[in-house]
Amino acid sequence: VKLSSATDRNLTWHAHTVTRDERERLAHQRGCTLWFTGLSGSGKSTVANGVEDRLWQRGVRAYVLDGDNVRHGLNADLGFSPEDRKENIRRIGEVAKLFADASVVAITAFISPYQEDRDQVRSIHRKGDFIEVYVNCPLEECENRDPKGLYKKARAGQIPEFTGISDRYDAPAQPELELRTDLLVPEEAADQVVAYLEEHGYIPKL
Ligand code: ADX
Repeated sequence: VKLSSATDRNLTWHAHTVTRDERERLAHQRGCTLWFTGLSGSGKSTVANGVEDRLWQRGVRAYVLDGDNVRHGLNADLGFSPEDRKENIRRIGEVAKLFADASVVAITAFISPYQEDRDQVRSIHRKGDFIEVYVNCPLEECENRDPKGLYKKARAGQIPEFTGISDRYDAPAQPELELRTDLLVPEEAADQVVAYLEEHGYIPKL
């Protein structure tokens, strides 16, 4: 989608009357985006949900945006071509940014295979608001797990442009956090994310 400039479309930006700081003071928490990236079957959704559960137990509002779910609604019009993945990630990035701005911990679980698309999402966030979490599980292990039977289909040539098989995955160059989900159980991985949020002042220490 190529859009003309905001001015050409007669749009002006409305500054909010209530500021972000004021919203955060009311919410007693700081918003941010926890951006999980990794191969299909690497454990993104499982760990993301584990983090949401842990935050909920501490009284911290969070919300998981998940690949398979968002693609049923907001992004139901998008497929898996490079252009569609880019647009998928762009829209999710904008939504996550709004959640973060509303003092919620946005947790996204999308393959988001291309570094440039993740960098674009980082660039629209306030500095420090975007936390890139590399869910690192080797392809062989993801393929062994194959929870949805998709790798088998992809190998059989039934799914074109499948990430890791016939489409590229760029491992994050400088993620804030890396989780080796072939070596950790999901509970340990979720604990590490919560520990990161604590150590860096996103959530209060217990
Ligand atoms: S992304 O690349 O645009 O970030 P997203 O996370 O939304 O992908 O969706 C990935 C999920 O879609 C996979 O877990 C899998 O269930 C399904 N899927 C269907 N086709 C493909 C494909 N060609 N490549 C990767 N995943 C696919």
